[in-house]
Amino acid sequence: MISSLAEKFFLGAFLFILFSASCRLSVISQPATVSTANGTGPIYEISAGRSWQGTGIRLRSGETIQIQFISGEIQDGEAVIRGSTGAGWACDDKDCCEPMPFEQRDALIGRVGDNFFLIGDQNEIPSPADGELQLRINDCDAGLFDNSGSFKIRISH
Ligand SMILES: [Ca+2]
Repeated sequence: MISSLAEKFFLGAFLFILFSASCRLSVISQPATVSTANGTGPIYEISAGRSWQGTGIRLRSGETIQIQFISGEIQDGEAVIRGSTGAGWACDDKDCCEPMPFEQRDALIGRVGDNFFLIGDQNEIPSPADGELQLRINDCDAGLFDNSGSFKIRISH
């Protein structure tokens, strides 16, 4: 009886650990930092050192989002990037590890579902699909470690 209870306990603990681990692994996007300023709508802070960052904004396919760059300067290794258009060069090969290898490194990019799109300095973008708007800069996941800084943008839709 005691050993059976102990077994149940250890099995439960094991399943809990397994469940917790799988929850952590399944988190593919982290929330962006959101703040409000002057009552003019939320400002999203997109960190250069993080992968896809969720905005909580649910879009429908074809719905237009308005994006206004507010401020920010990021660093990718030795490079300092001012503005959201990128570092001035693209890897330009389908085997490159950036999420969008044919767009400029470090440009602001978005995705809805599996559809990636360049944001850069565009002010209006139609959503390519239904789903949550997620943002990041166009650097490889393995290259995020040497990034710092963030962009602040205002999004309305
Ligand atoms: Ca980097």
